[in-house]
Amino acid sequence: MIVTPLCELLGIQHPILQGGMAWVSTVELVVAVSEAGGLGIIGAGNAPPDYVRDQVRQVKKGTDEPFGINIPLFSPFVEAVMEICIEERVPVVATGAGSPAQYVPRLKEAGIKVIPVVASVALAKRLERSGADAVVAEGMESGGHIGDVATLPLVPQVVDAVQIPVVAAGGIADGRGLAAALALGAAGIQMGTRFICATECIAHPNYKEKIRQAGDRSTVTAGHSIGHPVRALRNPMVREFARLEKTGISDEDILEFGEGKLRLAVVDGDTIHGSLMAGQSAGLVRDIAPARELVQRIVSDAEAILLSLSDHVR
Ligand code: TUI
Repeated sequence: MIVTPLCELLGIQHPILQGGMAWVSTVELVVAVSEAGGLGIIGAGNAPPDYVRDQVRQVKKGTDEPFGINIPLFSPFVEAVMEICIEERVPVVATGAGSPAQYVPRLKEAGIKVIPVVASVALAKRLERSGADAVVAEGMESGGHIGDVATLPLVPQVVDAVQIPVVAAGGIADGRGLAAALALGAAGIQMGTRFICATECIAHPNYKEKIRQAGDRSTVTAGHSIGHPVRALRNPMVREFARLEKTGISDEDILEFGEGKLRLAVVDGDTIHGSLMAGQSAGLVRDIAPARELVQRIVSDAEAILLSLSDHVR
């Protein structure tokens, strides 16, 4: 067993969070991860409130274990989805792509644990002051919207700056990553890409297969010119996005080009025109396996590594 303050905070068996991914982390994956002893997290993305409420209710029917919702702060439905979390007594709210400081007091009052994803030391410190229960320090190895600091330097700097538990994310897909995160002072890990290739995940088989086949240099970033870099697998869609960025077209036009592209990849399995968001850890994913097996494998590999590391100490 690997038990950290994160396990006590959230009431989970293993210090493993499944990153909330729009279109990808739906009730099926969330229930599987929470039942496996980690924390499953619904990806609210830009989904309308009724859809999110339905997902929450289905998760509650599927498991008695704790679970969470991730709300990207650029969603047009942030306010309504926050209200749903309060009404439905969702155990954990995670956020991404901005500062949730204004929502923290209301969520805390409702007894909800708040775990923002941050990409900098400054925001981690600000959110600790606002009352966040923990932070996910997410390095730029991650998939989707990213910051600009890598996991290895980011995590220990956030650990040094705050007292609350820090969860490491970005580039982690196996027991070596969990052991490394603990060595950096993190209280746990969050993984997205690894869980896309869970059997229970409803992402299209074409998407899963592209991740399974990925190597160390298979992901690229695009969207720097509009201030929202996104990491995804290299494909014709990202090449076209990068080309358009260089033509100097307006931010609105480039955003319009990006609209609906994630759904195209995840739901329709269009690996040419869709955005195959994935982290650099895609190169570590070699199989599709049930969430329970993934969690158990990662924990037991990390245990073995942590126990054997002292062999190197004289
Ligand atoms: O949120 C993410 N990654 C995401 S959200 C997302 S949703 C989506 N995207 C496209 C189409 C449809 C749906 C896809 N990927 N990661 C968490 C994260 N947050 N990474 C970096 C940050 C971040 C960046 C800046 C957090 C805070 C921040 O703060 C700026 C400030 O206000 O100080």
